[in-house]
Amino acid sequence: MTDIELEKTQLDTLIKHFEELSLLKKQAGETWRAISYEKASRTLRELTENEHRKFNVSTDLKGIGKSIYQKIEEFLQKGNISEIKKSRDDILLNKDYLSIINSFCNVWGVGSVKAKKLYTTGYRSVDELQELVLKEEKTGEKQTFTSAQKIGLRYYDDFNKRIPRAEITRTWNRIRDLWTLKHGNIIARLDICGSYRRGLSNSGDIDILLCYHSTVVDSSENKPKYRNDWILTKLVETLREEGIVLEDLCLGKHKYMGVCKTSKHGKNKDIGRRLDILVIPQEEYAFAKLHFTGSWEFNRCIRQIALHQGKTLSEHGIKAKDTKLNLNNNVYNSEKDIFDALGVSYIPPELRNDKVLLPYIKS
Ligand code: DCT
Ligand code: MG
Repeated sequence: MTDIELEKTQLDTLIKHFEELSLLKKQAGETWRAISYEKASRTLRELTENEHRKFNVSTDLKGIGKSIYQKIEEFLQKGNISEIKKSRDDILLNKDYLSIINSFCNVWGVGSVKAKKLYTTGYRSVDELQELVLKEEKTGEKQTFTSAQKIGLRYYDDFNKRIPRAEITRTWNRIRDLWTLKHGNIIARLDICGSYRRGLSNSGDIDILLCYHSTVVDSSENKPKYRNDWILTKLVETLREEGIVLEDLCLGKHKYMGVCKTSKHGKNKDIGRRLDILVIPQEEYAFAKLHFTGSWEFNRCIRQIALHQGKTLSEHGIKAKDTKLNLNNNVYNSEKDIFDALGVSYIPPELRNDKVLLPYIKS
């Protein structure tokens, strides 16, 4: 391939073009292409430093392969490099793709695999998914979504609305009064955790932690009288009878997820709110409260601190990492006991954000 002779202004423009191409390829995740465009722009910049009038470019130069050479030719013939426009368009398309996948993943119960499948099938908005549910229900066709996902779609807008703090306080009081009236002898504590306990003025959902007296023994069977799943079922039953629980999303052994109504009157009375209930025995109280209060980032950090000390921390307790032996030993009665055991000064819920534990992790 013959040498290409370039003017200084042409060379400067080409350097900028290759820099932009490198950036675009980096954004698109095409690392090797990004590196090769970066090399080409570096080589051209070095040329401008060493020569002053005439610039000869050939494939003999480091970083100028056949493909880069052809782009320089294209630039000289047409005044631009078509790959730049193509890469810009790809990035824009990718942006759309990501925002659609994100909105699908925002539907309760829809994960990234399902979201991608829906996209590949041709769906581009949550509205289209909501219409699909209606159509399938009308025609009796095979259902694309599980019943929980359908609830997620039905309450899509509601679930994306934050819940004012006062509404959560009111719901908490109602639930506590109801449950105390019916099964007051069972519960030891009924707390609100999550962002509410961290002092936020509004929350994405209502996180209730119910702690029960696990030491009460059923004399006829000589085993604990109350079990998580029994309590959960009873509590949800009561809340449904009272018109607080509207829909069930998922009922596990320790955790319930559903939709509730927090207001009887006012402008928010028809909004369905996400409700999570975690039921745990007394001996796990401190661990569950710490976990369920979060934040998510705080939990990640405190678990990392425990790991550095050879322990694994979870919502159920603390164990030795190697022997898996339970280290609870009935001495963890409050969150402060856990902080003390890890050598971390107590951090009140309002300060449990992502950054607060970093000094302990670095040291
Ligand atoms: N949690 C966690 N890991 C997860 C999910 C939750 O450690 N994968 C913990 C941290 C917060 C707590 O459970 C409650 O979870 P969310 O309700 O999802 O979070 P939040 O902080 O209460 O935020 P939001 O206001 O959005 O509900
Ligand atoms: Mg929450």
